[in-house]
Amino acid sequence: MTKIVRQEELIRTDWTLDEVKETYHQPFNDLLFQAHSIHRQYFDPNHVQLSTLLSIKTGACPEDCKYCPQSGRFNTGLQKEKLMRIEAVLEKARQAKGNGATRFCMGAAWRNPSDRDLGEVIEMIKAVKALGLESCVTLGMLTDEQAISLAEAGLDYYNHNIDTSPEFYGDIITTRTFSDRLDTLDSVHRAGINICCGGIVGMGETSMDRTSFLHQLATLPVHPGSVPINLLVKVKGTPLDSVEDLDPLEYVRTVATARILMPRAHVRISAGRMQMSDELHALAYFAGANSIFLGKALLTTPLPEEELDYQLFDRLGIQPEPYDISSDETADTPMFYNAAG
Ligand code: SAM
Ligand code: DTB
Ligand code: SF4
Repeated sequence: MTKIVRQEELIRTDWTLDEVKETYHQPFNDLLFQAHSIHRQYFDPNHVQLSTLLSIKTGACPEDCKYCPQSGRFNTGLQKEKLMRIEAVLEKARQAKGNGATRFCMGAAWRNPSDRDLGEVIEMIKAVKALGLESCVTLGMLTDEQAISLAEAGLDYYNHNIDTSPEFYGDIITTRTFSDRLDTLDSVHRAGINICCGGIVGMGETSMDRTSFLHQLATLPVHPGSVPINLLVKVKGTPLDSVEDLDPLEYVRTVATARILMPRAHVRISAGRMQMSDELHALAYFAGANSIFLGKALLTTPLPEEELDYQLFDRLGIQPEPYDISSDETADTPMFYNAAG
């Protein structure tokens, strides 16, 4: 049976692993009912936020993340590219805005940025913000000073994923540790930048790993404002290219549990949407997903045509979430939406 919870009990960073497991493993209908009920207390259930991604520096990454087509250690046939020029980045940002995106995310295949490269990225952030878009970057590990300079540039979000459970982490990445990731998240948080942090499912992890991963996210000192739940995109040449498919209902369980544990976060159906049916998208939206990447591609792999996303929105009565430049995602006051909106 679904427990009735008082509002003030909902925003918790002290979840126990047992509570997360109970939430995740409860009967599917109970899980969906609980997740959707919480979702409409905090968000308009018929709004989905639209972000667009751009790879501003592609390939030749020194890290060995087994899922990633951009690692220089695997032969994925990817064309590597140097850091893009600001004019080309702005052209893409304008197109993204024209297609309805409100957030523009720039990703670089670095272990960590050099101070010189960071200076160029800072100019890109300022220019993207001047277009009236929310800005997000994902550049790898940062020092405290680098995080502060990004905050001073007005960066809205920094994406840095924990990717999986601490227990499974070493099976996936050996060139950095789980606690390296937490250190960068801490620097970003102390600099006052909103955190975008999630991970990948479908890498051959167990449901124990998925609950442990969700437990880590939901017990960070402050919940991330955005939580990308990536379904592994199996890219030929990566060590995970022939891992077994995840049961799609496990993907929905992950989204629903994230929604329950972190009620104020935007939970994003991130990578993997090419493999998802319309029905799976609809189920994930019902379970509390309220953000997607829209556009031609993620970083190096394709996305569904924008037109198809908009057609599905029409069929589901979903509208793009309006971007209120003065809004604060982590505001304390819950909103209540009934079925009539
Ligand atoms: N290099 C930086 C880093 O690792 O933080 C930023 C870019 S990295 C590509 C950003 C995220 O993309 C990763 O943390 C991972 O979650 C996701 N990602 C990369 N390859 C993926 C794949 N094949 N399928 C799903 N997600 C993937
Ligand atoms: C995130 O969690 N997923 C995005 C974004 N943050 C940077 C990246 C997904 C990459 C998928 C593989 C690719 O296109 O290269
Ligand atoms: Fe490099 Fe990021 Fe890919 Fe890992 S996920 S190989 S750090 S680009």
